Amino acid sequence: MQAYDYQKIEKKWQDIWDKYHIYKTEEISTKPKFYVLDMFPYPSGAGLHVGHPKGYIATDIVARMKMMEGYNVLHPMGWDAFGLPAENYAIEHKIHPRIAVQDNINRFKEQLRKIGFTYDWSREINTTDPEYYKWTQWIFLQMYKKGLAYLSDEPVNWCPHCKTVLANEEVIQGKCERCGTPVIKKRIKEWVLKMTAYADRLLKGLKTLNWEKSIIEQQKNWIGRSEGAEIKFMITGSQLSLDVFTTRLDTIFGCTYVVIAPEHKIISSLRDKITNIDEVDRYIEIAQNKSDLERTDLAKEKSGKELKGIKAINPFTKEEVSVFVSDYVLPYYGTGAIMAVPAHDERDFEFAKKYNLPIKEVIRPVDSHRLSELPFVEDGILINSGKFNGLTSSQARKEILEFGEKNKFARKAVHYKMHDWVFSRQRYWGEPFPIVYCRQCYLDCKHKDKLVLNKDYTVIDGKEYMIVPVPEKDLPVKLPEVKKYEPTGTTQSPLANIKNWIQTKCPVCGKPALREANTMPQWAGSCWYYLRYIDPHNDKELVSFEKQKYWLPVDLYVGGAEHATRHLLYARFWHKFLYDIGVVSTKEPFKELKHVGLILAEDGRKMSKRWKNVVNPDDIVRDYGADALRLYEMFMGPFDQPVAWSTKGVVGMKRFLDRVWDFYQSKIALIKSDTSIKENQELEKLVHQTIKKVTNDINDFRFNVAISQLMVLANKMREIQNVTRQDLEIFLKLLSPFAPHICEELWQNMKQSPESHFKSIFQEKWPQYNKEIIQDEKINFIIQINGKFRDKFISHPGITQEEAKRTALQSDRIKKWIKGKKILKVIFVSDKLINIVTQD
Ligand code: ANZ
Ligand code: ZN
Repeated sequence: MQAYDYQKIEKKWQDIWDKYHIYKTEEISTKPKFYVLDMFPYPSGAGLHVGHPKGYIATDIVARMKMMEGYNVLHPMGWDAFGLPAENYAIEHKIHPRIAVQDNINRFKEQLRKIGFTYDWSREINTTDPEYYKWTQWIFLQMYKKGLAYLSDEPVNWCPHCKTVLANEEVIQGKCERCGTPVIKKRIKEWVLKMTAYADRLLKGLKTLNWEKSIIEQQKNWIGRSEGAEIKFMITGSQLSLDVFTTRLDTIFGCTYVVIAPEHKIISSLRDKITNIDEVDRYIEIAQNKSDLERTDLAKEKSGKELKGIKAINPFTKEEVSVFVSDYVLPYYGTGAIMAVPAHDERDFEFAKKYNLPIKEVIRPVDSHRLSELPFVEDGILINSGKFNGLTSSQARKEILEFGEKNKFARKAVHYKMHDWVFSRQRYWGEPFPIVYCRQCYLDCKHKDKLVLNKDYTVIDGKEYMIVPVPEKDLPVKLPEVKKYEPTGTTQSPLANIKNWIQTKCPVCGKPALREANTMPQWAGSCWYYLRYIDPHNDKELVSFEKQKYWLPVDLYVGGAEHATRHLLYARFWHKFLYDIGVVSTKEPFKELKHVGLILAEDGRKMSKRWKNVVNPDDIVRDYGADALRLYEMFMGPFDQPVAWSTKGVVGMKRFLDRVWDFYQSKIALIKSDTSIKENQELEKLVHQTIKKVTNDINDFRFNVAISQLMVLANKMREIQNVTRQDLEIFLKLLSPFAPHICEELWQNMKQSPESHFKSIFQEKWPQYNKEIIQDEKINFIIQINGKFRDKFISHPGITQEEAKRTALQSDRIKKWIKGKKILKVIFVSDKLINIVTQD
């Protein structure tokens, strides 16, 4: 018997699939469509490790099944190649980023090819290709025209190590998400996208999505909608007022002072009145060098300075209260000013204790007349609150607001934690902005009084310049070739030094003008790439309206959970904008989202060059084959859980495939000569159960369970031996999405059709199960720990010990019982129970 020569067979089918274009997607067809998308990689210098393809294997399995189910499937791949990682790699290795990126892409592609994916490479995209980023620039221009892109010189997050500005989404607990350096605030002129204009729609849209709960939650928290009230406090001896934002209007009678952020603009208007202004200035200076984390951390001691010489008047009580400046109030949330209620807020309480400020209780617990320990931060019943006494907190919020609205010193307000998106970076390797600044156009302008600073014109080195968008016909604005692309170390982009690029001609008046020197952030290109796959070579439009109408939304999107807020929020924002300007016809881009659990190294740590624990898929493919790698990655555990790699596990999968191979070798010859084989009923039932299970399991991303079921069926076939041609065909079809090469080989061996009539197994029909044959039996399967009933689950009959054990160990209740204990043995009673015996 011939051994299974995976190296020869895998290469052979990869070439034949290519030759016959069997994965080429039809543009638009009468078939139903299925768009399955992977988060595209940035082609780093390190190449792929075995963790990268896990998600791609999953989408590939789905894509293959959907093909066989008769869908027109779009399953594309491309490269997210702009951005810091690519640039840093290039700097480190002294290679131009463009060349480094191309080398890396070639290497990634070769690695992916060996694993046998269904990508339609004729749709490959690369965000750094000028024909691609032309459209990224085009979208920016449309946003600018709609007033959604503006210049701002508010303080922004600056990473002193990466030497660039970061968006809030790139700052994790006060640190740069790339390098971990604490982020500081810097005042730099930046392009900003008005993402907050879409905050409510980004929130509401979440309800329509079939996404994992945890990711929806993270998006919600990030958007951070807060409903409350703004209250106007007058400043004594002036016409000025101070608006504070509170979500606890019910505590207004307990406000004993107000606090403003060090950055608050009112300070400059009150300078003459503040008697200790020098002291206040010094405080502000120090505060501005702290990170937000340091400023708001509950554990850190609060500090502040009173603004002496002024008071604020609580409009509800008419009391005069002190005004403090303190860095625990953030400048860009709410109104940048708060009413402090030390009796009911922890930070205020701590601050009041430290500075000996009055504490007045106005809320008591609902279920007790005794006052509780301070601060009591929950809702309760109002006391010491004039005519509002006795109301519950929520009633009081309504009635106090009504009263305040009537008297014009309070109004309802909604604020978001989410900010506008700081959209420029001081780096070379990104999309240039399609913007120039023209002095002449400003001088020529006849209605200067109508111009808005940083929207229509801006100031560079003390002189006014008109902001001039580059005409669409002149796109793309190409990145110039440069010799030095390292960051300048100042707040200038390296492009600022490329004189013959920066200095250009104004597209309006033809006079000398300056280009914007910053580039777009790495997230820009990935905001809309899924649209370009639909129509990758269109040089007239970003995507044809007709084609997007057929293909959108993406039916299934798979990628890392680290993108729960950033990429997924940005892409939804851009999509909604493109919907508004009529480019796309769905409100949301991604209907269903699955996140992939990390593959850790064999030692349980993250795979990293630093730990020397990286496993390269090339080696695994060479030693065990792509099919074994694919099967193993899907079998190693629940798809969304992190699991440690084990090369032994791959060996197990290779053995399974060897057995399948040998079995088919022995059967194929036989089946050809013998047509008298009768269907064995037990086997027939199992075959149909397997069709149902594998189909559902693939749809639900329970790949490990599907593979176990295929193993059960394979064992049964070997045991019974008496198998029909149909059984053999069905099994191959069910296994083929997981192990495409071996299945294609065995399929073609069975069919024996000449190559000129090549029809791939993936062009065959996915098997259908017969309901009558399977009579869907269900059993209650019991889980015991040390002989005691602890949980149960619904199972199909014939569940194996391995399957039952895996299901048992996934139960939260069971996890609780065996946490930290060693499992000594497992007792299995077929179709009844599993008893896990642990150390006590
Ligand atoms: C008075 C009060 C009394 C508050 C009380 C809380 C409890 P969320 O839910 O996160 O939106 N706040 C408002 N603006 C702030 C800023 N710029 N920096 C720091 N804190 C700010 O929180 C809203 C609450 O956070 C507001 O309600 C305000 O304090 C504070 F017993 O007002 B509260
Ligand atoms: Zn001009």
